[in-house]
Amino acid sequence: MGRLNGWRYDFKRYADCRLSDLANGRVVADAIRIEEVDPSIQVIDNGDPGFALAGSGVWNNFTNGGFQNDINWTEPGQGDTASWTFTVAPGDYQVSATWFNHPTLATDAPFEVFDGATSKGVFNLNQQAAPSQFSEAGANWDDLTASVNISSGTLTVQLSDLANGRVAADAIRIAAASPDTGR
Ligand SMILES: [Ca+2]
Ligand SMILES: [Ca+2]
Repeated sequence: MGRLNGWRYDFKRYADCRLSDLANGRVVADAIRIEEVDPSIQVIDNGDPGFALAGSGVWNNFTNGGFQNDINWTEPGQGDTASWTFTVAPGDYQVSATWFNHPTLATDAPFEVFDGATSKGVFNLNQQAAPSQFSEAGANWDDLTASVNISSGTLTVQLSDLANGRVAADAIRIAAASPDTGR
């Protein structure tokens, strides 16, 4: 519900967009598109609050690609980790990742999803291939899982470098799992 110049708008039912000709030239009225944004969607990029790097090895910065033009990457084998921590309402969540694919990266980059301290499984992604399941926010994404139940209020994704190549930490997206769309 919003309030504008004394008028009350229920944005869930009604949207109004007006174009005036009080302009310095002709104006053109064509189509308007509106889209409801799912309030459960959260994205944490590398470097954002909620993102953390750990381990004894080196995490490198690359700023010529990836979501918002930055990724962190590391050589494999030291047990280094990157983590993305989301505060969520209890429920079922779709968890997706984007990254900047490269032939030096692992084909089995292990992303582990946690409900609080409880592991909900390890999902291996091939980071030599580009993510391709869906596009949003100017990036392509692949699911780690279409649906994972989170009851603790904290959803954490942890990427380890115990893999067969370098691993890249970029952005993680979560959204309430929607069985209707199959996502
Ligand atoms: Ca990024
Ligand atoms: Ca490393």
